[in-house]
Amino acid sequence: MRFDAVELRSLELPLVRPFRTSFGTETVREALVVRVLGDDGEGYGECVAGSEPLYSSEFVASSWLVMRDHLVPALLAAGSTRADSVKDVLAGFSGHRMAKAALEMAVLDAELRSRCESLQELLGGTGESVTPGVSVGITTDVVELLDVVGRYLEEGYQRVKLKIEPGFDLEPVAAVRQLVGDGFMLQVDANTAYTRSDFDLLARLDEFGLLLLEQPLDEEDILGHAELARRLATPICLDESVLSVRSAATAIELGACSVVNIKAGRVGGYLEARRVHDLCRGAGVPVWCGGMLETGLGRAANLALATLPGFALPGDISATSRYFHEDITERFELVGGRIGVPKGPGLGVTVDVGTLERLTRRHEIVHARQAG
Ligand code: SMG
Ligand code: MG
Repeated sequence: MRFDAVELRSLELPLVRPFRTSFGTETVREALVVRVLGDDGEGYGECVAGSEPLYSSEFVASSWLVMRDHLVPALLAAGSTRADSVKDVLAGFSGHRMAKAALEMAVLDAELRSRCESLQELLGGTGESVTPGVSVGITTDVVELLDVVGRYLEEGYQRVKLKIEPGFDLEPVAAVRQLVGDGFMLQVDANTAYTRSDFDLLARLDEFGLLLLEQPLDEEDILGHAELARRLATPICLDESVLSVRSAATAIELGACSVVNIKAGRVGGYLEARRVHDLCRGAGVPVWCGGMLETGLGRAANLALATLPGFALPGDISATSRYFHEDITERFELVGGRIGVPKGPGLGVTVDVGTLERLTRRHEIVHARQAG
């Protein structure tokens, strides 16, 4: 398809409750939504960067700038472009994977809609629904944590991930393990909050029978993770460290992880996410789908991705009600303890243009330069 213009929007979606991680607290999701306008239809994508450069170096304003001034002009100048060539078109620009992923996602949506194919079909996933998981933020105390987790259990979540940080680890994890019982799928995520001097403390997590310990150390400390993996019975899972098929292969080969969290935005798109999946599957490493507090656009795409065969563990894919009072697409609900996968063309969801307009705080359209 040939693209004439790309629309950028940043929206504000208030979260139903603040989400605190080891790197900060979010109360509003600032979502960056892109729409590509092509000669054969339009498509939507979502950039998962946060408001501030805390989880990653990318953030909404940087993604906006690099898309507007560099990535979008290159895409519009490329002439007829297929989704599977977007990566090559943008390859000259270093980094900015989340911004690149958003554009590739929008091109994928447009292309798939024009040929009436779903993202799930394109990726090679199967099945009608996935097991949801929920990521629970750091709370002021253990009493509040047990209350929050208890409510998610009542809603039907079958896997819980607890955010941890130094000072909020062994005690809350012990309390939640007691609440959910042995055998319940429980895991923790440190978002790089620990260092190599914490190995003795982290080894004590072994007694709680966790599914995995996600990203305890700095994203560049692959050897540190490998050393920790040798010390712990709990499987180490990497998130922030895995930026591509290549970094996934390195981490696996060095023994830094035995599970991988796949986020399409972090690795530069859903097509690279599939390649990471394929690599892990070949290496016998289970994967699961991470979440970035996405709107219904990203959630729809994540659901499709999570139906690939290597996604052996439930992901951070929860019902819309866990995140937002209102969303820009149809809502996702837990039905019989599962979440349905969109089956329609493209991402399989429809943007409510009125809501999109109302939640928009910033808006800009980049047009193709006229020839001559
Ligand atoms: O989308 O359910 C979700 C959030 C899942 O915990 C989650 N994501 O490190 O895995 C992670 C975090 C990153 C985002 S924190 C704003
Ligand atoms: Mg994580």
